[in-house]
Amino acid sequence: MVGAVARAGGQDFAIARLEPDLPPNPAFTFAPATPAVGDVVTFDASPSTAVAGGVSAIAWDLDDEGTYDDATAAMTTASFTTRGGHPVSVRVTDGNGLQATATNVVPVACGNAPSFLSVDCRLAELLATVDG
Ligand SMILES: [Ca+2]
Repeated sequence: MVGAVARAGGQDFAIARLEPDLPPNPAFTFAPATPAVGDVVTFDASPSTAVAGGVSAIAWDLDDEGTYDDATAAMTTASFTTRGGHPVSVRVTDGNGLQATATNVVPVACGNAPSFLSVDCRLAELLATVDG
């Protein structure tokens, strides 16, 4: 990109205005921090930033299958039916089309709710303990 022309020694020099083409910085939070199976977890990608043209698009991979096809809003929700660490990722696109991703692992516990998911989860946990 030519930003200006400078004259020196009888010659014109184009001065390029160098804009750092930095990728966006994706980031997100989720709550609750330690959900139980079946709990609605809220994800918020509004902490994401982008130097070039701001954040132009957001895409979520909530089911950890590698495709960002689950939601496109800054805030979204998901729930998990099994205990353990569930990776959730967001992909942020900036005004120049550059993309970057961030992943957080949601630690899902069985919880103590009298729900099928919770009871089934605790039973599976117990059986795993018994089986050694
Ligand atoms: Ca997905």
